[in-house]
Amino acid sequence: MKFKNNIILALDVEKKEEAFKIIDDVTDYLDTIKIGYPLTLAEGPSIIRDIKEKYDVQIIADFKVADIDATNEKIVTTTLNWGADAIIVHGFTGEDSVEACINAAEKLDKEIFLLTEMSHPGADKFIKAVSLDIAAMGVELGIKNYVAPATKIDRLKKIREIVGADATIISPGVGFQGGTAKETLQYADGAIIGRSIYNSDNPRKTLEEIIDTIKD
Ligand code: NUP
Repeated sequence: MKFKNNIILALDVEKKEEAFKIIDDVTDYLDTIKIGYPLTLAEGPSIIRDIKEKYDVQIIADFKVADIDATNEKIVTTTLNWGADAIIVHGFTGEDSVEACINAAEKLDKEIFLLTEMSHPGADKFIKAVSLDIAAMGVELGIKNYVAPATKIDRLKKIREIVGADATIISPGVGFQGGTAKETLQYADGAIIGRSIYNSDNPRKTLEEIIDTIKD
């Protein structure tokens, strides 16, 4: 997957009209939208289909799938059948759970992103200790897409070293959580940005400014 301007919008608003308004504002500058539980639980999974029908965008479903293999398979299949192009999957559950996601996505000719380390401070307590192993497991399983934190550049860099130059890394934590797009994109292919854009008084202008900082 490639991302226009290397930016991915995290669309964590909870109303369809608001979601559409923000997409209208930014769609000249980006072509990939990450939607997660906030919008999907508020509006129902048909929101994925509705966005895909109205806009020419890629959708990454951030459902952080983390169950046993049989349940993961159902979650991934249903989400991708609603029209998502890819789905984010937790790695800490181990090989069988993750392989079920890989297989379900492959059957539909779609993709998974493996979540390695998370961007928030609390991630240091448990997941940090295993995140590099999760990345290595992803490589062993042949996964080509990863999620790694923009707030912890040293960790993002390590994860890039493990998954290799050909892998795709998308990175949350730019803006509101403290990361910068420019630094993040030294190691990641896509910077995920949510609140800085959708809470801005002028999402389009804010996005233009962020894109300018990448070019500098
Ligand atoms: O480690 C992660 N950190 C994170 O913030 C993994 C994620 N998937 N996210 C998501 O990225 C989070 O749920 C939100 O949708 C987005 C960051 O949004 P913001 O902090 O830019 O508003």
